[in-house]
Amino acid sequence: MKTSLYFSFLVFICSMSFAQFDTNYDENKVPDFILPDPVTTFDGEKITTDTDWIEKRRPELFEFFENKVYGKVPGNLDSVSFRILEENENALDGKAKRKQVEVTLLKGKKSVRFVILIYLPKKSSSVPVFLGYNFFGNHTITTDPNVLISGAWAMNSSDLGIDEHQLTEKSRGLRAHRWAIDKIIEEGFGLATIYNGEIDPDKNDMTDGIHELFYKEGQETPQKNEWGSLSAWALGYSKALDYLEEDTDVDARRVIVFGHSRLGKTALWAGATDTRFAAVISNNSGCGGAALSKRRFGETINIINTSFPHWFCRNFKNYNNNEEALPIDQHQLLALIAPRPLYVASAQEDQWADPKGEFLSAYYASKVYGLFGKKGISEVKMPEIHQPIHNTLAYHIRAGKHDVTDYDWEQYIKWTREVLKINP
Ligand code: GTR
Repeated sequence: MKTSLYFSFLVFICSMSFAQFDTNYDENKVPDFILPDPVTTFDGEKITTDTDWIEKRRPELFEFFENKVYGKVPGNLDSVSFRILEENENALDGKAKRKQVEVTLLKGKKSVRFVILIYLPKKSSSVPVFLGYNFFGNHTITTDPNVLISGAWAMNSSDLGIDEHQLTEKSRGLRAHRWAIDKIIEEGFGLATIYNGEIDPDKNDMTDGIHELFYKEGQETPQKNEWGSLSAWALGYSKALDYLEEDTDVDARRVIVFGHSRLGKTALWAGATDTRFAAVISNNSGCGGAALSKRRFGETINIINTSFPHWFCRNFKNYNNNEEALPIDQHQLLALIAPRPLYVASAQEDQWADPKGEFLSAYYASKVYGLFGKKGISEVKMPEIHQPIHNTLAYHIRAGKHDVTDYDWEQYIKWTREVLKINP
């Protein structure tokens, strides 16, 4: 099997990080820490009801994550418009409908455009849809020759045949193994995907992408409490949902926002900011995603803010090597999604993302699900590999590396059917 760019990159970053940052992979060296209680307010008031959670605790936690972690969207767009670029009733060997929809986000005289690639089961209408970003363009997720190639900036990758930051025909289908399209369609779901680089190129340059739409003259970077790239991509997810609400082939009340790794962090933040998402799936999202920061296991806040200074808001850098000062942790991000269904998934060899920290985060968020009478994770002990826990708050750890596999999709489909009550 071809080594993906991701792995070469990750191994590179990990070894670099190890050398530069002294990364901890030893459970015995996890520091002692006090995990903030999701159901006690910053003023010390105990929350015992779902109403108090919604009215008192959720808003203050949300505000913290918004201003100190991911960053606030600095205003409203003037308009969002949609244009069907291409449609076909006989895609994927006649098994699916395909649509490619251009979304234009307008602010003043500036705009950003992105394309949603959508596959839907042929014979049904109003279907539930998984919505997820891809890392290297819509044409990488399938060998379908009709998928349009984005002109947006892309990270160079010899594995994916990308040089000079341009996407080309060479990478068509090279990420198909991460997207179980045939199974998704056969099971009666739709799949919608977007190249995240169309909303904001994934590089430390805040003068491009959607950020720029909101700048005052001469401004080149967001304010300290304003959005980084993760928050920008989260807004893109919401704008894609605006389109899906208009499409009668889609059941917009059952759109599941999904993401892997940095895009898993994005899916979690999108689920917290936009309660229209019916469910959220975080695949191997790690640091700044599902994993507890205070464990300092694998990637840490300092490492992530140094390697990817553009992902979070600038205020988040105050917590570099200073996790104890954080009055929150990532289990409270998960709790912001309650009572909606949430799936956190880890991979055994993905120690960089701290599988145990991802699991514990789901465990500690479960209290909030309990306030709504929903079942989360009840045992503090991690399940064995391939022993998924499919409650409203779900978790699994599978064998293997940082990736999205058919096993992951099988679980997501099965669980989504249960929690969103979708009949076969
Ligand atoms: C890594 C990064 C992780 C994760 C991953 C990815 O290099 O350290 O936080 O997000 O990239 O998105 O593939």
